[in-house]
Amino acid sequence: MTVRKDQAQLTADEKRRFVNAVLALKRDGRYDSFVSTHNEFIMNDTDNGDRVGHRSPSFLPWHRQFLIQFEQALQSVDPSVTLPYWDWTTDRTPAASLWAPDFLGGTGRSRDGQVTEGPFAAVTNIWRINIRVDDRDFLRRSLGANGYQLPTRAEVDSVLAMPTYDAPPWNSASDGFRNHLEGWRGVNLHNRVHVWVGGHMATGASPNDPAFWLHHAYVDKLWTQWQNRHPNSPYLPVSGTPDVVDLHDTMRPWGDVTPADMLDHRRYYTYDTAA
Ligand code: CU1
Ligand code: CU1
Repeated sequence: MTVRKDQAQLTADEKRRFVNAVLALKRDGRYDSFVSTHNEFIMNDTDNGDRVGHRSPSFLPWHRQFLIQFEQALQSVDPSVTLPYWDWTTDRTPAASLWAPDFLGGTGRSRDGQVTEGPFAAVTNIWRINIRVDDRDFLRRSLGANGYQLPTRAEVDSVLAMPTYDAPPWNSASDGFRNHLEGWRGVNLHNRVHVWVGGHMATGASPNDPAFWLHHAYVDKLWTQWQNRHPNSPYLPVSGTPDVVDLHDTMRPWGDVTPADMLDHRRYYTYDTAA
């Protein structure tokens, strides 16, 4: 039974187990394969071409499956571990316990953005960045340094109120819930959080920062909330749409998973609270 919890509610032991499982995947190379998969997809997902992971309706089911795969990898190390989620409407400052040295570590130093505290600091010699965006091999962050604020609950609620899942042209110009949650239009939820964390999180190699998983677990949870509020609003598009993943099309790189398979998360895990 996989129950995903609010990271702010984790015990010290739960944090330690999560961190240790992440480090184990880093050591055996599995972690970096997740980073490279994500980077390949984000580079290929364009507004007018074939798009699967981003800028398209399958943004939500693709990341749901991606997170399930990562969570199962964590559980192969420690069966008690589940993905925590980061409610950034509540834990909205660099002083939040999320960024303490016993969990994700804090922001980067001003000189070069290098994270210097916690289990993912370069000084540990474990967290070396191998899937790189430049020649620097240390994890970088600049929490809140660019003048952005994290999204508010009111902004989240305004997006959850949108009744339609997605709409033509099925890309970053679309109206609808998916694109406003992804953040290319309107108040900008998901993309803005990547930029707020900064450093690697603001790049295609964003899973180099373990904050990626906690951020996306919350985005995934917001999808479940939207489904609860709009039980008669289906995944769109249904069929025959060029370049994007229709309801029953398979999603690369898996080949046997469709958005329809991903619509009910309770087949795979639950969240500690519905709200
Ligand atoms: Cu992504
Ligand atoms: Cu993301």
